[in-house]
Amino acid sequence: MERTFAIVKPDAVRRGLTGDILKRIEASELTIVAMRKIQLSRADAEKFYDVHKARPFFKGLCDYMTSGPVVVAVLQGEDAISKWRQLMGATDPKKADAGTIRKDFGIDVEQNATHGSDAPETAAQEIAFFFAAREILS
Ligand code: DAT
Ligand code: MG
Repeated sequence: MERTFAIVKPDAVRRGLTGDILKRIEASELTIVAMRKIQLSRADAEKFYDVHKARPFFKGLCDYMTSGPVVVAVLQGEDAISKWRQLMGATDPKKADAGTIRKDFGIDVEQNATHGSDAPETAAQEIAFFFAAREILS
């Protein structure tokens, strides 16, 4: 069993796509073991995307991620990290495979509907950034 961290990003929440995205998660082999709707602060966004702080898109990314509420969640299942990345599709919706969330719901490389952890270490860090252990179903 593995856990990964997911965000339904502001563009998707704003357009009423939260339900569609959660439906795809629930139709998959992944289980939602924690979930909350929140507004990220500037500090939250900057800390969450710290790995990208030297990139030219960092400021725009933080502006966007704080532009409205997001839904944060912990997903659990076998190979949860790669399964969730597969469901999401490539970072750039234009390059994402047919039938993926980003292909179907993403607007562009920045407003790409969802986030997913990329490795076990980042998954653990990202989960701990948003959820206390007692908030996650065992
Ligand atoms: P992913 O979200 O697929 O893990 P990433 O970690 O490389 O992609 O980048 C994090 C986020 O930063 C991504 O979801 C959207 C934004 N981003 C990445 N590349 C970008 C670019 N070239 N222009 C604008 N935003 C970008
Ligand atoms: Mg990433």
